[in-house]
Amino acid sequence: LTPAEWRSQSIYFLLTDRFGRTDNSVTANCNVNDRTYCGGSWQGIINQLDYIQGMGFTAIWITPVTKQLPQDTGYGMAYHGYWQQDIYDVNENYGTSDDLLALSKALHSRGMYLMVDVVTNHMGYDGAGNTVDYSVFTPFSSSSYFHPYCLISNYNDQSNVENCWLGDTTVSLPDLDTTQSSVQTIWNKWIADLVSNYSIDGLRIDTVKHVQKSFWPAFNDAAGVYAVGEIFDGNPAYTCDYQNYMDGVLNYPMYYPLLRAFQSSRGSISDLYNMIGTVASSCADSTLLGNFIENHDNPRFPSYTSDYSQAKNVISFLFLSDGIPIVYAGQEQHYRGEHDPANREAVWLSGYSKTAELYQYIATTNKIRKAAAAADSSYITAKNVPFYQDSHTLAMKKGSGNSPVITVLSNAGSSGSSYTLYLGGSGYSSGTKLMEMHTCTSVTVDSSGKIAVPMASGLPRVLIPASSVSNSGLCGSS
Ligand code: ABC
Ligand code: CA
Repeated sequence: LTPAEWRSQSIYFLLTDRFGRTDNSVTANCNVNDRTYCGGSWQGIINQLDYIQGMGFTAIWITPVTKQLPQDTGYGMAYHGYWQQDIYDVNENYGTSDDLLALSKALHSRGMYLMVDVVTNHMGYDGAGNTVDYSVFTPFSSSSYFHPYCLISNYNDQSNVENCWLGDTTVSLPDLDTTQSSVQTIWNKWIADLVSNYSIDGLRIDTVKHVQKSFWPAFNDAAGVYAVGEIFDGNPAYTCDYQNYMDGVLNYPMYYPLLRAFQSSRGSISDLYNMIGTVASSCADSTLLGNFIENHDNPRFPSYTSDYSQAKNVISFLFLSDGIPIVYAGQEQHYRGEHDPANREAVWLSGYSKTAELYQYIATTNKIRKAAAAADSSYITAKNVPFYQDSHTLAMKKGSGNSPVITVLSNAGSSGSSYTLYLGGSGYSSGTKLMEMHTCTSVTVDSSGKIAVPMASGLPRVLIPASSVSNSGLCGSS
């Protein structure tokens, strides 16, 4: 799938070991602190595709598929998949290569897409960097393929970040010398084969900032599909520059102000308001970014606030601003794990409840986004513009000039009052009929061009032209 085709997708990100089991168990024990395999598998994902598709997702991103270090290390087993030792074999804990192929086929037969996480920066080793037996790596079976051992010590020094090793003396992440053409050739051939063997539709690339920028264009080209890179850095200037070397980047610049704006009713709306413009101008194409509020490396949103209204506001932002929305498995069940490994709860233990409040809210939000894209061919590529803010409220518009989607967000939380927000500046002319999609309230733009937005309980509001509602599956339409 091309970058242009990915823009309109929505992604469900899961850890293969923690999402679904081949036996469909919803009771199998999974103690996150054990940092061991809990039994999730590729077949287990196939078994639960209705659950994922029922929320409206059109794609899944799965954790790395390659064969891992086999030991029980000081940090447990390689259940997450980021400690590879053989790039030509698959992780047998998740199933066989036929199972992975079956997952790809099962997705495609539903019109859904597969994104796979890949790691080119390093391999994984059980032990300190000065004890590595390089013969365990395939194909990088000698020290000559790697940078000399040094641990990353200074994140402000880019050559230290690229040439020294992640990890520590408990688990080493031997750092490949990606400046060697022999290493580049291996990776470029490998990714072309992987994508073609499993009909992969997109890539999430790990540890992008730890590899020199000039590595990425040829790798992304060899993949031949959309790639979104992980640059774990909130600085928009630093992170956006990588979009000049690959199709997209995870939206870490937005992550921090988004979290701060909605984690409390005292959060800064203006910092988020400003970052929308900063990201749109700093990144080459904000509509190709990957938007998220949770992942397996950071504390989940509900670990900061248990308030459901605040959680709904961040979800609305992910789906209705520029970029591809990404929801991390368990987010729809309001899981609240903090730092790794606590944020890697088994999803089966929720019983895959489809009546969970956020499961339903995500389904509705996916429908709104699809209705907007169906009614307005420029919706997905149009730039989101914030146009109103007060200390608790942000309003933004996205879409063609005369019929944008209006999203009104609030950090007031569930105890927020009921009131009418008379919202100007939307671009709609008086007399236009709109629908508020969460309350199904019809609103006519008043004679001064203002919209009477019915606010309550700190909940998000989304207005689209009444004429766009048909076929959305919402507010009485089919
Ligand atoms: C293991 C154990 C853990 C244990 C830990 C010490 O070791 O499992 O229980 O606590 C994988 C596994 C992890 C594992 C690690 C290391 O490997 O998933 O469980 O931890 O063995 C990616 C993946 C991640 C994966 C790897 C490694 C990379 O998403 O799941 O981890 O393949 C750095 C990397 C980033 C990486 C992340 C975990 O570490 O750059 O690619 N993620 C600063 C740095 C970042 C750094 C981040 C976290 O800290 O700048 O580069 O990410 O350490 C903002 C700034 C940011 C700053 C943050 C903290 O603050 O703008 O720059 O990030 O304001
Ligand atoms: Ca490196």
